[in-house]
Amino acid sequence: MAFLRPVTNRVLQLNKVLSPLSVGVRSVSSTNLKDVLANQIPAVQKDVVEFRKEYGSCKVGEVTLDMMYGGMRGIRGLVTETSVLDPEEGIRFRGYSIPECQKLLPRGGKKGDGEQMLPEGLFWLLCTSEIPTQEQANSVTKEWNERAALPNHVITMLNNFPANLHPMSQFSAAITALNSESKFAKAYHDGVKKGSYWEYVYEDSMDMIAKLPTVASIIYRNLYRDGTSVGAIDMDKDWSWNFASMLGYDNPDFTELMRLYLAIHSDHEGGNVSAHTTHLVGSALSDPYLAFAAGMNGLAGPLHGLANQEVLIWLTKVQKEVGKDVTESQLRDFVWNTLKSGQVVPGYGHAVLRKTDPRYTCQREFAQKKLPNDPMFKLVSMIYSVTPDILMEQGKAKNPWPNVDAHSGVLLQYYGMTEMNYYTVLFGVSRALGCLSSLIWDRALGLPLERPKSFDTKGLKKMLCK
Ligand code: CMX
Repeated sequence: MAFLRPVTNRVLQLNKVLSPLSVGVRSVSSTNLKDVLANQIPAVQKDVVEFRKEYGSCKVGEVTLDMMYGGMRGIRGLVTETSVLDPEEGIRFRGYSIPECQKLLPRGGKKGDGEQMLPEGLFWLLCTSEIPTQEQANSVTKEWNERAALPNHVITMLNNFPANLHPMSQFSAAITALNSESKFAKAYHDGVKKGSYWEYVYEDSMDMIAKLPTVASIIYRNLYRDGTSVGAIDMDKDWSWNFASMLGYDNPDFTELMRLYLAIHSDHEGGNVSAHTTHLVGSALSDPYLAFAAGMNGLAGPLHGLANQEVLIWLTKVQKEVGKDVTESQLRDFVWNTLKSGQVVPGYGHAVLRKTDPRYTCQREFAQKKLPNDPMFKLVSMIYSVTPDILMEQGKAKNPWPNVDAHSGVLLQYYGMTEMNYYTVLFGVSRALGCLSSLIWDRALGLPLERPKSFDTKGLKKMLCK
């Protein structure tokens, strides 16, 4: 099946049309992210208009009946600029793999001399497709620190949630309530022109990302630390440092883990449930808070982001039922029993990936360096060595390899964060970087209300059965 098929006989001359990534607008050397975006957007908008004018009638793929009944797997129907997922290789953020990002992006630490990339730098990359300088990443830190304060009604709301309300429900509800602060909603109400939508989405996105660690930390402390105060933001420290500190962790290795964690969970192209939901709800011009809260309700599903919680529950069950010194043969039996009881092995498989997730690999490398002898890490490693063969033998899962969620919980519990129900909230804080940078571009490119066509089975039969 040709990837890009013209409906006419006209030969495609792709090199004549620049893709948005190759528009080649070098940014002004400003350290202000909004200025850099404002400089880029007109050229990208023009490029997309020209691209669509010349190639708008070309086919990009075909839809089969199985795709329609099968969760739309493989349907080419979304434009997402921030990242692309290759089934074999894994995610590339604006063309850069995770190891490349780890090498090229500015790092944390006093003078950028830390071990892990700053999520601030990754956000800059997602927004602009450019690797930022240390100063540019630091300027994002500064803005996020300045925008972090929460309105009182959200604090009151968080403090009044019952302890049995899942942390993800609290997180999503608080994000929805933050829409009292939406600059986009106000501007829309005041009749702002469509060409300026992206600026207000940008402002809301920066505000929201700045506020999420505080929201998440209040939830954590209310549930697991007797409601102790999260303290104040340290203006001289980065986003991850402040988040770790507000949660109550001062181990520098945990802070490095947070930088890694918050960077790698950010974006996984446009079709995953949280990204797609944010994009879909945003297309109705619901403000970014409402759109992202909807995405978080999707992330809270056990087949998506809640899998990191499920993995640790499952690991704990292995230890409880089989004992701490589990052998490979016992582990094989345990995995088979999980499958035979009709459950999935959490942390394994993926809708798009067909190899070990590079997000798993970089967390494994972190563990090999920092906690090589941790019993739970050893268990995770043993699971890695037995599970793919079992899933292949069972023959159902298209991808028998581990995904991002198979590893994250083990790292968190090593540093004392044993509250597994909370893990998906961390994933959610990170996912804001991807969903919201995409949302800025959705509005910059003027993408319309999303509204695919659906059919009923009767109609499909009429269409297809002879
Ligand atoms: N354990 C057991 N069975 C699995 C499996 C796993 N880890 N992964 C897939 N399968 C099964 C599916 O349930 C499906 O079975 P049925 O035909 O009986 O319904 C069959 O294999 C085919 O599924 P698939 O096409 O390989 O996978 P999907 O694209 O439908 O689903 C995913 C992908 C991630 C939901 C699935 O692999 C899964 O449930 N994994 C465990 C949960 C998990 O780790 N989710 C996190 C994903 C990453 C993230 O979003 O955070």
